Amino acid sequence: MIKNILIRENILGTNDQIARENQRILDNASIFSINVMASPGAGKTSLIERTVDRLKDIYSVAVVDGDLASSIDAERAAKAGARAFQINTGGACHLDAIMLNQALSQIPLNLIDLLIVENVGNLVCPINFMLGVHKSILIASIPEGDDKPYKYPNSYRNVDVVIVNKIDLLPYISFNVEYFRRGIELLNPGVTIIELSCQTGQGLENWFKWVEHECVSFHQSAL
Ligand SMILES: Nc1nc2c(ncn2[C@@H]2O[C@H](COP(=O)(O)OP(=O)(O)OP(=O)(O)O)[C@@H](O)[C@H]2O)c(=O)[nH]1
Ligand SMILES: [Mg+2]
Repeated sequence: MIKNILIRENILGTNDQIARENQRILDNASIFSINVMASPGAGKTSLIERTVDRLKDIYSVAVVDGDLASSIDAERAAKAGARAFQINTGGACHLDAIMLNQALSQIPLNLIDLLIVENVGNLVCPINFMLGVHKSILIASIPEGDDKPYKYPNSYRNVDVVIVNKIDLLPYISFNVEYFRRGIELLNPGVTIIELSCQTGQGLENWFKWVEHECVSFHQSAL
C-alpha cells in the first residue's frame, strides 16, 4: 500500500503559508481580490472584460491571467482597461500561491483597488490551491451541462458565488436549471448564484452589484 498523504500535506502547507502572505500583502495595500475559476472556455475572460469595462471609471483594476501558454487573455484584459499581467504555468493546470506572490511583486500595488485573478481553465485543480485572495467565484456555462455540480462537487463547495454564463444558449441546449441549482444548493447551501450572459449582457447587472457591494464593504472595513 502506498501512503503519499504526508507529501501532499507538505506541498499544500507551503502553498497555504504563501497564500496567507499574499492576503497580508493585499490587505495592507487595501486591494479587494477575486479568484475566477472555471472550465476552459466557460467565459472567465469574457466576464473579466465586461467587469473591467464597467468598473474601470470607479476602481483601478489589475488582472492576473493564468494560462499554460500565450498572453491572449492578458491582452484582452488590458484592452478592456485593466493593468494586466500574464502568468504562463508551462504544464501546471492551476495557479498557486507562489505564482501569485511573484505576480504581486510586479504589480504597482499602491495604484490598484481591485485585483481579479483568472485561474487556469480547469474544473478540478484550481480549487485545491489557496491563493490568498478574498473571494472565489466559479463560472459554469450552459454548454457544459446541468450535471456538473454532481460530478465535480469540490469546485462548487468552496466558492462564494456561482455564475451561470451563456444563458442566451438555453433555448438551444438541453439544460435543466432547477436540477443544476438543486445540485449546487446541496453542496453549498445559500451560495449566491447569478445567471447571466456575457454575450447579450442579460443578468450582468446582478454580478456588477455583487462586485461593487463587496468592494465597498472591503474598503470600508479597511478604513
Ligand atoms: N453564446 C455565448 N458565448 C459566450 C458567452 N460568454 C463567452 N462566450 C464565448 O465563449 C468562448 C470562450 O470565452 P472566454 O471568455 O475566452 O472563456 P475562458 O473561460 O476565459 O477560456 P479559457 O481562458 O481558455 O479557459 C468565446 O468564444 C466567447 O465569445 C456567452 O454569454 N454566450
Ligand atoms: Mg480566458
